[in-house]
Amino acid sequence: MKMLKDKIVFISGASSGIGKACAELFAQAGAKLILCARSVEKVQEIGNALKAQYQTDTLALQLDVQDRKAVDKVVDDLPLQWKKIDILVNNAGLARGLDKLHQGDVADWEAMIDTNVKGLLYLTRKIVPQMLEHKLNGHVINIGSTAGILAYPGGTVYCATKAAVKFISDGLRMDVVDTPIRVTNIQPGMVETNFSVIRFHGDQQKADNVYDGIEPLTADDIADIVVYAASAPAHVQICEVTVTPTHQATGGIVHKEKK
Ligand code: 8X3
Repeated sequence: MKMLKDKIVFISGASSGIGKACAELFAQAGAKLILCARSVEKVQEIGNALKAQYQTDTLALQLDVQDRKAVDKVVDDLPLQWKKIDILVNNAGLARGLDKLHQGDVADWEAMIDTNVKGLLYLTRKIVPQMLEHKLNGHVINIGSTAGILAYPGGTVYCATKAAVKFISDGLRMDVVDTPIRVTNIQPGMVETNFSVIRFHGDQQKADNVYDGIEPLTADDIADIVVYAASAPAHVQICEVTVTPTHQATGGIVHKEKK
């Protein structure tokens, strides 16, 4: 973990779930954190707690990655000591709805496409040139999904956005192959966070049913892999990691214990 001491890590969607867990593990490893989320109060609170616990610097910023101008402004306005971002964790993302495509809600699709695909692109487009300009051993870590490998019923648009994350990761890796920048795509299966609550528009019962009878992954399980990839030696690029609970084979093939 010595590799991560004083590195500057930018995490989108850092107010909960995988983003928050990554913040904690990076702080533990001595990295400095730029924590972004739509709710600045939440990232402020997380940042202050990590600062107190691990004596590391944190900067909390309000950001909705769907807003391209806001992405540009947040990065342009970074204080001088925060400008050299070593690691970008493109974590902000969501699933909305589990409807058949022909019955789906267009607003749900737009939220997923604008956050999972366009938001990730905006941040990457803005930050990678700066990594190059500052001659950093930069690292872009995208949070993809097993949904990006194989579609499942009702997940069409969500799966398509995560397939886009896979191909953006693969394409970017080719585009920066002649630079020190590394690109990693982490593809988790079922992780119990507020993911399903958001998918089902706040219906806790429906969300709980998703994880009933199976031990899902936790946000910490994923953060462990993110930090592992980030702390590999500079000549080692972890391109892709697919990780599922033991009783999940693909998005749609899950073994549940009957109660
Ligand atoms: C989340 C994985 O299987 O719940 O990205 O769609 S799944």
